[in-house]
Amino acid sequence: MQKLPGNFETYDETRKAGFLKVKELKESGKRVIGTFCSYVPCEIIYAADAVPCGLCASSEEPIPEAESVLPRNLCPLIKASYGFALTDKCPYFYYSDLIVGETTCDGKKKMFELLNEIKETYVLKLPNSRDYPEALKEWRSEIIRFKEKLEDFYGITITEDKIREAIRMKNKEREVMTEYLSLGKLYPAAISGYEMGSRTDAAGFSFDIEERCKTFAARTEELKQYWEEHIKGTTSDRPRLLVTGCPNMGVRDKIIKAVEELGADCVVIDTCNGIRTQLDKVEETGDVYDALAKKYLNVTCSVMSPNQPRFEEMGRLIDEFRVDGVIEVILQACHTFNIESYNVKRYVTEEKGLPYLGLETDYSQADKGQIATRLGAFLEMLG
Ligand code: BJ8
Repeated sequence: MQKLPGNFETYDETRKAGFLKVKELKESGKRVIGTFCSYVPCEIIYAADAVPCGLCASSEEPIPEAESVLPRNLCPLIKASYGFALTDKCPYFYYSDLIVGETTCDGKKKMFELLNEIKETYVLKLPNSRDYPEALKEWRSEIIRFKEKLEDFYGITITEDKIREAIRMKNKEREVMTEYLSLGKLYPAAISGYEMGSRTDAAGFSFDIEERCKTFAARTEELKQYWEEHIKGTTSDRPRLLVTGCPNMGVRDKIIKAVEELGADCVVIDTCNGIRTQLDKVEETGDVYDALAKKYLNVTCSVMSPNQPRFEEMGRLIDEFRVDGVIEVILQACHTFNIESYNVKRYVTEEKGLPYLGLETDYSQADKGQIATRLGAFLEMLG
């Protein structure tokens, strides 16, 4: 990829700047809710005049201490998130008034029981399938219970008007984010996968949604203009990759950065910290709870069984982004993504006729060299 304009603050810099922002927010009396998952309907949080703050951790630093309580052979995302809470080293956890979890994977839901001993953790009961008639109804009721929980917790009333306002605001953000995360559709790509990942993850540490939208819209324009002036009409022999699987913020450097340095472009990131959660909007008319239930039950995480929409969405992304190969990131001991990877490989290779590489890894640097070798061999295969 040609050199793109305007280097951005690193993920670590933004995370540190966010420490100060969350402290200031709390001191100004703002409500903060810690969240762990894309299934949490954050519109309800905004409607409570609170801000959601993502707590999924990406650092190996607190893992040894987490292992004094949790088993070693557990997903690094779960261990790191719990470790930060246990060691009181995460200001985002510290300043959260309440934590919201959800019954996704077994590891997370059992960890939430222990987390609740450190700070109150409310767990949304997510159905583990979309394919039975009551699933949507149950999830709708669960969203209403969550609203009631926040009303009790803060002693407030959350009106449907407030929820509708939050739906519109979040939809606007989804539009802006989808445009930014679709820059990889251009040929040659107008953005690196590393930038997409770093920027979207860092955005979680900036709490003003309007400011976030402005920043992403401006960056999209800047990159589009650069592409028009300097890249359009040129050719590229860099393979175009789709990255799927578990959230990859803790392994971004050793996989996404590494493969791009080796000569590929990660044009689309089909994960919870990528485009996956931005594509579907919430209906703005009709019953707000129906609309939220529909949107959030359709998140295509492997915790859903069966999970056919994931394949349909992946197929569309492969075609629209003109993808040459797929890399799947599987965090160690993530059984749902690991087992589903068999079907992903089958889908990618047999139905789409593309090469597939599955990488099972954790947050340590121990396998960095081995991963680089496998990425190199994969790119050679892609020609
Ligand atoms: S909707 S991807 S954010 S659960 S990687 S903790 S599944 S063992 S992070 Fe996730 Fe919500 Fe799904 Fe997205 Fe468990 Fe797997 Fe770990 Fe995971």
